[in-house]
Amino acid sequence: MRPITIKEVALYPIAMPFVEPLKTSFGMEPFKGAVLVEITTEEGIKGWGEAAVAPEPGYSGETVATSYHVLKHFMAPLMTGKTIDDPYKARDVLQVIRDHHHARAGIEGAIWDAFARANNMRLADLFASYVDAESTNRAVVGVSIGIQPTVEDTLAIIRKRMGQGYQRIKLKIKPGWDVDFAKAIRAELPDATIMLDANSAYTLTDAEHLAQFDDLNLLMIEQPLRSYDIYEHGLLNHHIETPLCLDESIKTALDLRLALQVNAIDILNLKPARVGGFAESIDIYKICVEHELPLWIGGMLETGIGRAANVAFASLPGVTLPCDISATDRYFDPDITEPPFVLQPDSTLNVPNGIGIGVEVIPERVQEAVARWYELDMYPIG
Ligand code: OSB
Ligand code: MG
Repeated sequence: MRPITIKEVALYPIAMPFVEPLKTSFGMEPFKGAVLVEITTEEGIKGWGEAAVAPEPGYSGETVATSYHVLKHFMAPLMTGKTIDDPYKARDVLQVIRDHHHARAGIEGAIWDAFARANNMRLADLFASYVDAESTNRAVVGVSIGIQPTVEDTLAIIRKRMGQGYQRIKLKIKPGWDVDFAKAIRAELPDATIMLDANSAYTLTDAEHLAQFDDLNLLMIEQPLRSYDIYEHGLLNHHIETPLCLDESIKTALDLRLALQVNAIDILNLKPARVGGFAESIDIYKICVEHELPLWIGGMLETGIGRAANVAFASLPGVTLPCDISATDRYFDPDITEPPFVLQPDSTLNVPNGIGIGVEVIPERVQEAVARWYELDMYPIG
């Protein structure tokens, strides 16, 4: 493989309007925020990555401002001038900077993209080479639907999404909008493949309450308890029959080993952004395969840059359940990349044929999104 030497790292804080915002138990993001990372190699090859954060620290502690700060002052200087002969090892260089996983995933993602391009290959095939497999060339996907004012509003959106071809529906819940809500939806849609995501809104004292989902034939419940409560998810798992999926709690491969040890997990939602990038994602993927743990790839409402890399990863054969990676038109109009990801009739997205992430970044749209970030001036980054 041809090595790359990183000549320059450019950062773009962006803001974009959502086609349909996503209300969760922790709130609703006012607009899409992210920091895009563009690296240029000595040979003039570009690579793009996305620090998939939000303007506000609701899902994780990171925001556009924190990731911009850490990328600009610590991660970009650390990587500039470095020669990469194996993108899997970029993590080792970056690991001297603790935490800040979303930021790390942004710059690491740009390195993976540039390395794949320098070697004239698709990112999906590069990932596959690290797990001794072949890309399936598609990602099986579903759609995540936020908390709506009424059950009827929710049903209308579910029916629209099912009509578009989404075969797996994820519904956000929160205390006070959970058991009766899910029962009402299930009564109307007895055969739909439905799962719930609580985004850490409950505690172990809610165990019996959460057990009321048992009769609803749900695909899974995602992250009912707080993110540091891996052990308590293990205790909860004795009280509920609905398969238990972890999201926020699994930030490293070691977290996953602990969760497996204490029976805290039946299914993993792996978000490359949450675990700090693709090297860690590869390690986690291998643990899932080894333990036959059902695995799917989650989303952070990424732009086409993060989405394309996630689709590439989600095309690995060990990803066994539908992913939270929906078509471009569910998120942005337009996105900053072309062509858009389009839902196929079998509820899949195709891996693009092009090298690297396989989609083209449109510079004018990036500039517009950067201008929007500064105009909004909501959480200035200085
Ligand atoms: O909990 O999975 C989550 C989006 C932002 C933050 C957290 C989550 C989500 C989603 C949307 O559920 C997934 C997507 O379509 O990108
Ligand atoms: Mg989640």
